[in-house]
Amino acid sequence: MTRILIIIALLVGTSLSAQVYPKDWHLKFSTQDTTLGIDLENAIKNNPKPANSSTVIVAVIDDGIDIQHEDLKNNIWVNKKEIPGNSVDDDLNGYVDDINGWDFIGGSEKDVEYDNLELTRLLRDYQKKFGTKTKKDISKSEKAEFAKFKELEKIHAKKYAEAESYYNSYKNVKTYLDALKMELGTTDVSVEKLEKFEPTKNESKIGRNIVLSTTAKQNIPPARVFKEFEDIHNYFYSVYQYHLNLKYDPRYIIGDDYTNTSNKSYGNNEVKGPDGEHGSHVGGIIGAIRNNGIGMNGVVADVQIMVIRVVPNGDERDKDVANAIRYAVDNGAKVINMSFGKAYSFNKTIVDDAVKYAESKDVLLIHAAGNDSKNIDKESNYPTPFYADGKRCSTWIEVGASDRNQQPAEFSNFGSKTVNVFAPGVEIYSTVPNNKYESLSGTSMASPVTAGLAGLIRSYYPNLTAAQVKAVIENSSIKPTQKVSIPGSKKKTKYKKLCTTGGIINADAALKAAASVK
Ligand SMILES: [Ca+2]
Ligand SMILES: [Ca+2]
Ligand SMILES: [Ca+2]
Ligand SMILES: [Ca+2]
Repeated sequence: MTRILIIIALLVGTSLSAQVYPKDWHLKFSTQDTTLGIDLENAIKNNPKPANSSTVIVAVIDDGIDIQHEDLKNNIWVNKKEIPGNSVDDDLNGYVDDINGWDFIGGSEKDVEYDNLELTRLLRDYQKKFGTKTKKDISKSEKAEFAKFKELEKIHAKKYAEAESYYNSYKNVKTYLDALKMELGTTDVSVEKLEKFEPTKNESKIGRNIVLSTTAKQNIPPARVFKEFEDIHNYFYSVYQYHLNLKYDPRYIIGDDYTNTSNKSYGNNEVKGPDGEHGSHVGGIIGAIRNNGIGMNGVVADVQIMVIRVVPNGDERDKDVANAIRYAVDNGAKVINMSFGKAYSFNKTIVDDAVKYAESKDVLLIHAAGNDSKNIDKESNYPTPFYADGKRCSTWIEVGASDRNQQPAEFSNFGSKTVNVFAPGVEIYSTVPNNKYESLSGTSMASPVTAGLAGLIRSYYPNLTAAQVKAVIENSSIKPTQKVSIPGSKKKTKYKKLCTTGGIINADAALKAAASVK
């Protein structure tokens, strides 16, 4: 859900799309029109598919995917060992009628749509534990935990007050834009028409001024201004009503024993969920059907996308993430995309154990670095590639976002020890539910570009190990030598200081490198 934060940053800062991005820029590499993507189309031309190539399964752990989408449908994984709709777990994998994947945040009546931030859940647990105790009631052994409780309480209170104030101001903006929309009868209106339009209501007049000034400032059409403000309003509504609301806990919907972390039999088999925009977009970047004359091209052609839903509108839970990784590994995924993250961890051990399991089974994990313009060597964005003992998972690639000029995106997280590579993640055009398409920005988009490339290499060269594929992607990345802006700062640095390789992934170089691995 961090896309909204990017939009807000851009609305108050610079332009949302000062530069128009061609819809398939991330697959090109052309200095003539500066579309410095991953050079996929040349990669495929220059590197013929080997005879022993095979279909690769890529799991998308996200908020669900519209498996009926016209440009995804034929590339969705089908569990052939499972007979659909007979209420029997035919393949005995622990999940009944799991045909396209699994929804770990679904219940028997409905799915979880909203959840808290991990911050809220942690604070609620501390409140239960310490109640109204004050410092003088606390034993020596509880001192550190009590201090943590007080720290989280402070952080939460500040965020809650902020959310309330943002929510109220965007609620007003929504009132103005809704009034204008009502008078216009549509949001699909040109700037010229809107300039000439004389609203009758005062609220609509204010709305018209907001749309016209934002259109001019951001260089985006009025329809998009309506949509962005609607998204921002909805975002702050969810933050205020759900993410930070200590009284809201939706886990009852699922009906699992939440405290039993070894339990994996819960959820449902309907994988789109109530939203699915984020997951569908991610899935399309990896494997939308190539060259079929509709929509857009995914990175890898010979692919099946396994759909695993764990991300609500709010923070995903560690138990679900761990079970999702294990599901993907046990059911044949060779690459797992993880375009999610959170600032606090509830149970890092169970996630680490699942990551170790994936590592032991030769599965690649691709993770988005996050969109807070921060150095994640210093502030963690969970899940992290590092285990408790400081060792790093050998089959994990952490990905930052770059733009069409090979610059790091201004929202991207970075870290010379944690982030491995950068990949295109600005204005990426891909599939969203109901046969629609949209351009979105975020490391959430850079991660599946990389997962797509990992899938492509594993489909071309099935004998390479996950660690070899990781090395190929890293070593073949393009290393820009010019200084670039540190995200969120005016200071300049080299890419080498932003990630371990100092590189942006490149499909042509990667396939060449992969061909010569012995
Ligand atoms: Ca099953
Ligand atoms: Ca069945
Ligand atoms: Ca569901
Ligand atoms: Ca297509």
